[in-house]
Amino acid sequence: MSEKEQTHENEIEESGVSRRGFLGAATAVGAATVAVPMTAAMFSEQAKAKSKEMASAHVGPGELDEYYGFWSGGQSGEVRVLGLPSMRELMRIPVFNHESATGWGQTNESKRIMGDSHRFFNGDTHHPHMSMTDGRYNGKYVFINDKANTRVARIRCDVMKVDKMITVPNIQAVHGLRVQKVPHTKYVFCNGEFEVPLPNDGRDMRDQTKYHSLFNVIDAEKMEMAFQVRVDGNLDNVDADFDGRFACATSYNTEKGVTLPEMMANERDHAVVFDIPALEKAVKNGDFETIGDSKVPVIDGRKGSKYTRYIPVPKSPHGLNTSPDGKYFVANGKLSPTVTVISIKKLAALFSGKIKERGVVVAEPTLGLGPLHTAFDGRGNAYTTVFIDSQVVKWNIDDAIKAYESKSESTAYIRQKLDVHYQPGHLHTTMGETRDADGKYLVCLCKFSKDRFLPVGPLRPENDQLIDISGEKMVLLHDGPTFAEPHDCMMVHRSKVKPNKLWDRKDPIFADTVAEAKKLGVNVETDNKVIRTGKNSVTVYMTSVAPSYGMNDFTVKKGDEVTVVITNLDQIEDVTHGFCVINHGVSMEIGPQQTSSVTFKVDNVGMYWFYCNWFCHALHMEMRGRMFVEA
Ligand code: CUK
Ligand code: CUA
Repeated sequence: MSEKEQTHENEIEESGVSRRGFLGAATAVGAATVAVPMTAAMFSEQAKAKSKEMASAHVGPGELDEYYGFWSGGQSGEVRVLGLPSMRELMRIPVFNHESATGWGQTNESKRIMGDSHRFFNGDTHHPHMSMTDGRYNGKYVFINDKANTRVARIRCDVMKVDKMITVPNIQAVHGLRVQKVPHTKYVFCNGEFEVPLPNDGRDMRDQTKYHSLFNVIDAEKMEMAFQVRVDGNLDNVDADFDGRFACATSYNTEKGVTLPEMMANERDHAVVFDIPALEKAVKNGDFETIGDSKVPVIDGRKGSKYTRYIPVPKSPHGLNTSPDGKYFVANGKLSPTVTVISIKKLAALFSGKIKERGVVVAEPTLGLGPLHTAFDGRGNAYTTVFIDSQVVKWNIDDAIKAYESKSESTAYIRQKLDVHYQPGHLHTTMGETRDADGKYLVCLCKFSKDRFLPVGPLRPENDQLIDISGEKMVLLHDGPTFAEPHDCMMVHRSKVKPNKLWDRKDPIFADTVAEAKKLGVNVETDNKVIRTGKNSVTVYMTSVAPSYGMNDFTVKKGDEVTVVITNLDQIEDVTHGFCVINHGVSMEIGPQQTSSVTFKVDNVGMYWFYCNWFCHALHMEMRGRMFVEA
């Protein structure tokens, strides 16, 4: 299809959209499965014509990417690091999952970080977002939610490992997560999606009218709860302003339903605005309750509260995105073909009572069926995914505002509709959630890949599509298969991220392990020792330098709980060792200058090899030793 034909088709699509109006329950559910608008063959014709742009995004062997991408790994529970524009996967960071290669979830260091919840093997990550200073990425942390077990974790970007994790109390399912942008990321904001009885002690568990959701504010440095806010309805996605005052969250279940038809009954739901400094004052003044055993202050932010405002928006809104100029919150309609543009400047007047709720709405452009998320290029344009139409819609914010002011029916604010493959959820632009939005690339995370890759059985990968947005027209550059749903991602210029090449011997992640050794009179950097710490417990301290461990063998007793602590003395970039005990389910990574430890039971008398399972040297195969288990 030529570009002209494509544009024509888009015009037809645009004119059709306003007539369709709001979706009924049946249409919304059924339409998600309709045939896709463009075949792979049609696309490949279009792709050939775009080879020039594709060449500009090519990253050759040995060349480095311009951006880091942090991808959620969905049901895998992990986070992935990609390079852009190549879309090469650079690293996987285990977070809420247990991981075979690194021993995450099994090592004592990771167990300490995961806390009680290390007994769970699953996670469901959605929203990775980097800490900021003055509305710009500062390269320090990436925060990520776990919808499955109601947790939030923090990744330290200097080592690309999780260093803190908390379970959020009083709620179920942490969903939307974004950080405070200004003056800096003092707080992480996240939403309790599923409503629960408060307290959840069996009392009101079958009375859905007593269920509530909470908005959650986490101290980003301490990774402890700062406070929570009780709301009406539930909460879905969230974002913060560039002034340090407001956060705004979508709410799709104002009905407080527990079944699909109940949750979709209302034509309008809400975008809920939180006044953060006012909520901080409420905590200071003691204007809060606590729930059950939890000591976290819970402030009442239900309708009529002075700390919140409920802006009616159509219908079951999903994504909530702040424009990088700091002027607007955009709530994405999901079951309405519109997105709602909220003026952040007008929110102060709404809180002081000078204007009404809908008075802060400055535009409500009609974009297509199933708007889910919006991203920005920093040049006044917004890009919205429309799930059911399988498209990314580029639209101009100022033009949409003018159309709304003049009550014009024209959809001339739409600049382009690009077919994507297929059914997109999140999309993200390079640096697009910061003041540094540079409008270069957009990544569209498609939920289905269908015919885009070789078939691999009933379960298919998803399709992360790279789109050039630097010019007038969006151009599709690359299809990237990913396994397990990357709901969301963020892309940061490489100049902002400065990872370490070696571990720092003083790193807090293993400081407790080193301190415990010291108490036993052991220097982990020099000593190779077996220390009996109890009747049935023994700790083995050893060093490693490629290609050998500091100990050829060690002896323990049947029934012992054995802790092996290894310090990797190699100071060479990229020389990571492993420690794996045959037939004991034990494996871990020990990076250069890192100390790692693992504890396991030995129940069978005999000789067991342990070996290095990370290739480190020409004599890597020989890097092994024996564990003797005596009766
Ligand atoms: S959500 Cu998955 S497509 Cu969890 Cu941000 Cu919208
Ligand atoms: Cu050490 Cu392989």
